[in-house]
Amino acid sequence: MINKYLLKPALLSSFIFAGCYTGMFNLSANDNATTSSTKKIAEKKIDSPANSNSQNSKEKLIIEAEDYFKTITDVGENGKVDVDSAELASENAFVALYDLGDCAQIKFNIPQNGNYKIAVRVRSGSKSDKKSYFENNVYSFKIDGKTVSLVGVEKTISKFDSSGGGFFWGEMILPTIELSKGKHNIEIKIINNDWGAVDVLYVTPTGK
Ligand SMILES: [Ca+2]
Ligand SMILES: [Ca+2]
Repeated sequence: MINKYLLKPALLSSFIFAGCYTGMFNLSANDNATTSSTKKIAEKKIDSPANSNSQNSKEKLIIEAEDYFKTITDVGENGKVDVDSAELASENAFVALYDLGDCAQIKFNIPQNGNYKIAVRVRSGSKSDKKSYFENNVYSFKIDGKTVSLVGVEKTISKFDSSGGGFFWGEMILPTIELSKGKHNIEIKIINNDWGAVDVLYVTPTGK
């Protein structure tokens, strides 16, 4: 599952990554913004959704889309719903939703009943408008099969990522949702454009 994208050179041709592929985790302003807004809640990058029982309930979960996604719908000619790479993506990798109607699901585990903030880092816009994918209902989201409304947060928008044709990343958030301990999933579908991208899911206990 891990590093599956390294085996997909054909995909890279549709989204050429021209930056330095150093494997470094390239922290952007987004990540800092999220961290400060959650008052220094400890971060934990999960190794496996199955490990949730050992997770501290106060930790922010970081779930890389490329490690835990499942394809729900794959249509169109632009590309397969699969892992691709970009310079400013978390872990340099993301899940491509390149066609109108493409849909991926990310699974996650909640360590304890409670309220959580959900943030999904996606492509937020294009060279001409860094927010264009935040607006116009480009993405639709479902948590455990129910439609939820996530809103793009401008302050999380990344620096310009020159990968492929060039674009921006940013977080779309649901401020709070009550979730029970155990398995959950979020679906991300592109419904009003193409060349979408899903990078990472952050699940943060709100303490409320
Ligand atoms: Ca497709
Ligand atoms: Ca990622």
